[in-house]
Amino acid sequence: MNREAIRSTVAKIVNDQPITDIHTHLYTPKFGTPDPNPTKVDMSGLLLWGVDELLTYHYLVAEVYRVVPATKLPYEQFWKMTKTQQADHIWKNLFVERSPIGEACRGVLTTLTKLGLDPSDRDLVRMRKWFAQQDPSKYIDKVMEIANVDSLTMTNPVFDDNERNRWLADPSVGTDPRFKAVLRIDPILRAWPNAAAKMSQWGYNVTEEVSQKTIEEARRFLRDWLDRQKAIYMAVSLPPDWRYPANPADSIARAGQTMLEEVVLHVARERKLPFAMMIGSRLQVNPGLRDGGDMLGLSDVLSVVNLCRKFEQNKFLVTMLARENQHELCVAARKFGNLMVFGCWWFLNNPSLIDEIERMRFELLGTSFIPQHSDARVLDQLVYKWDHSRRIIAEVLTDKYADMETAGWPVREEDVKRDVRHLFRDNFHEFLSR
Ligand code: RAT
Ligand code: ZN
Repeated sequence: MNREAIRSTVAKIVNDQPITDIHTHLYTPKFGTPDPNPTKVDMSGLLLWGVDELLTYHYLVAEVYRVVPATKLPYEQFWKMTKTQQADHIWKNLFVERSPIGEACRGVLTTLTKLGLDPSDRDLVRMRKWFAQQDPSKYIDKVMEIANVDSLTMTNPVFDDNERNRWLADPSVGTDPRFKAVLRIDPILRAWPNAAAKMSQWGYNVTEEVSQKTIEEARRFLRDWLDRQKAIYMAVSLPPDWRYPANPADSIARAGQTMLEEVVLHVARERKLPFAMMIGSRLQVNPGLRDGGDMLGLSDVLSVVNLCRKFEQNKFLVTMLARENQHELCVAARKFGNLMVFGCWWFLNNPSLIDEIERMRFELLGTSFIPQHSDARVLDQLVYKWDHSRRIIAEVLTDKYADMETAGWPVREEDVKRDVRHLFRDNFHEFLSR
């Protein structure tokens, strides 16, 4: 095949391959959609969708504060505004008064365009009317079809009261064939004393001092929640300074280490479930921005290596937030078959970085990794996150197949189909069932 033929073949196959999205913040309709005029914000419905949610994505909240600073619009004032007012503010400042060339802005445009709306008429009122006519459950099907996603993996933080109460009130909230649950357990590993206080209120006999009884009760807690959620893996997000083994002088980190070794990895092995670690988020450097207030830092790949070596019966899904960690993480994955590298996470989900990271991964790992996840917080974002990533992955793959052919191995359509199926679906499913 000549280069142009390779390009068009790869582009078509990449577009046609349904994707299993391994990490999102999307929910089944039974988790409810937010009340447009919330009284109790914390108990608001969890499935976000529509143009106002797209515009008030936390990436865009952070960006609008670059141009209308907090000295002009104090954070508390922004958060008191209705969702519509917040969306109007972001639309005016990031789309109308400046060109929306940033990735998160471009994402809104791609999404609206692919949904069949024309953002260039700049008419938010018309777009709101269109979204108001959609039925959430049917709309999920429509978005999944446009994004060509076959399965959505939720993130289900068990220490979040809103989320927890919904599971307790009706465990069938999780039963929708389009979605799979993931048990997210950050406080157990990041702040054991706080987690222990909550778990003991919930009827688990655990204490801040990690005794054998505490370990058994914490295992019982995880088993109960895995059963309730039918979760397909467990997950945590960790700060850049997370280390394994932990610093012996840091008692909270030491407790976290025991919980990791004796509880999380123990139960993960028992259930044959992967444990996902998203490493490198430095939380709330600017709390005024709420979800938009986190940043990143350089993490320690050797800690991941230490874990993969010591717990060879466990399966680790790992992504890191700093660009500077990507090469070392990739090399670590060459050493450990129980380490599955995934995604271009959050601040890495930008075209130039995706291009560089996937290129390097293909060179070092062949097709044995999971190139991307959407991290969508708003249902409609699936459309742009996957459209943008598919385009780049197809370009990078085109180069790699062309180089392979030059080296004497002809590109065959059925081989490309098989490879792309591995990347977008089967690598994940095979890792789960391993
Ligand atoms: O990407 C994001 O939206 C972040 O706010 C986080 O949710 C992150 O992906 C996480 O799962 O912790
Ligand atoms: Zn996430």
